[in-house]
Amino acid sequence: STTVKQYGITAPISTAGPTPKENELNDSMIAELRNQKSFESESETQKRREVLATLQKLTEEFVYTVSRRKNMSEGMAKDAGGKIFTFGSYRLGVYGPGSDIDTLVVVPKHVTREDFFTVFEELLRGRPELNKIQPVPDAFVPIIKTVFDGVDIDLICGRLDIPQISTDLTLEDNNLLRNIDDRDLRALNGTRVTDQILQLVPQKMVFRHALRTIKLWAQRRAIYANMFGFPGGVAWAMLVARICQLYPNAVGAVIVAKFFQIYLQWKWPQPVLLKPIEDGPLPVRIWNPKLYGQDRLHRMPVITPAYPSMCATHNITASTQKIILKEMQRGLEIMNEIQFGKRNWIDLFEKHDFFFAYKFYLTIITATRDSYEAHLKWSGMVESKLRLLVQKLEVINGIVLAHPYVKPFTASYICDTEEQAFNIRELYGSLEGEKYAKENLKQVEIDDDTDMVKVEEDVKKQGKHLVHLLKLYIGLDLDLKGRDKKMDIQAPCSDFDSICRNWVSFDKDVYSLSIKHVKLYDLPNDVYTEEEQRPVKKESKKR
Ligand code: 3AT
Ligand code: MN
Ligand code: MN
Repeated sequence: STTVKQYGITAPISTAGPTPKENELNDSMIAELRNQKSFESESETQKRREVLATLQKLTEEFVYTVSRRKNMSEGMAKDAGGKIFTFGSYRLGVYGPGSDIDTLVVVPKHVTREDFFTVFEELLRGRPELNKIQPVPDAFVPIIKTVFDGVDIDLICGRLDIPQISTDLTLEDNNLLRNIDDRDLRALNGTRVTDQILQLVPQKMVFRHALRTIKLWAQRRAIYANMFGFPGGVAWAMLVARICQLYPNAVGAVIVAKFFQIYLQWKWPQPVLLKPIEDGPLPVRIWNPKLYGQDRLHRMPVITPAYPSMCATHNITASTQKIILKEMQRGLEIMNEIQFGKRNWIDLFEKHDFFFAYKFYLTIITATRDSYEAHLKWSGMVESKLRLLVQKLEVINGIVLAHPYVKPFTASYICDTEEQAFNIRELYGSLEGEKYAKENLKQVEIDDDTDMVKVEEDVKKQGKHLVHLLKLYIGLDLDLKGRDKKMDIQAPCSDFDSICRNWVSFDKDVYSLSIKHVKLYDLPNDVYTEEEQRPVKKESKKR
């Protein structure tokens, strides 16, 4: 006999299995995912497993070492245990060749976060497999970023209020969250949410194939970016998971087609839930629009299933909602044509046309006359505030849409003189600035392997100046009918400027911020790839 389990908060829409045609469609979808390099090879995956086995051993060694130092007996120290969990794309099973492994190190209560950043870090540094290590202990979620045996690994630590962490421990029990601090709570949340998502979908393989397709589509269409007001990885995963619940026996390709259909008809702001919101033992806020005004403002709420439930899409604004829905409409139309054999999966993944689509753009430019590290902090802070500017712009009369682009552009230049350093800050972001830099300055290519300390020393020795720049774009859709073709965007821009200058480390001699408007035809060339033909102004017709 078979039991029919209901996944989710409503009965399924259809329990039908796939037709031969749907199976065929699914095969061609997976073939296109392969073609797009979505999957990595079996040997690379094997390598990941080996690295994780090593990290599990290191975690046990870490807990043992700390336990012994805190005067525990040999036996007790061994029994203190320690266990790694994963979250992110690796845990969900949708990782590709460039993915990292997001790893949570769970330790018993006598092992502290400080031990993680000293003892565990030392153990890592002692390993011959370690290629790179970058601890960030004061982040919102304290993290050690590493490359280990060629694999990118993000390591975070979660400490539980229990004396032993055995290898069969799971993090499901809400009571494990008692008596731990906020940072530990945040660290555990990632694994708890991904574990729940996987438990709440009827067929993991179907979910994974559909999610790979949706992720690739969202990345290509530039609507994958939590920081800029679009869904991020966890939100896209939950959105796909809910469709899997509604069609428990469908194949991936059908899930993708239903995905567009259902979310276009969805009565937003009705929330997307994978299970009923749970109450729990902590005095923490759970998403509840009846109780909290802030939660009522969420336009497309997608709620995490693990206690304490939160909205993963609180950053979505009026503009980004319109953009997401417009992309879903495009997705639906292409899916219909794919189903009729008129188009192919590759068409779903076509690159966005952001730098062709608008007549006017705002360019938000940050500049730093200090270390590259300082620049990353300053520009990272400005990036994280960009959606506030979007929200201020979209309420202005005459602005139909303020469309944030999801990737910043960066450049660092060596300037011979103070005047050049001044000029590039003024001109960067325009075609003219691009020309100026090309003719007068030396650009420094910076990647993860660049020895910035050496670059900075060399520049200083030569008596030259290093300027780091970053630019962000917002496309503006304007409706100037019946107006005198003028619009006041002064207020939102100066508000945004004040917000950024309020940054604790702000120093006007080091950091700068400017906002410029650029017309489509004046966009610099670096926003286009080599295959792209930049837009050319048509000869204006004589009237
Ligand atoms: P990749 O395949 O690795 O590109 P992913 O979904 O695993 O995709 P990330 O490794 O960037 O993406 O992130 C994994 C999770 O880690 C997602 C989110 O819950 C958490 N996370 C990522 N960036 C941050 C951050 N800056 N602060 C806090 N949590 C973060
Ligand atoms: Mn990841
Ligand atoms: Mn990561």
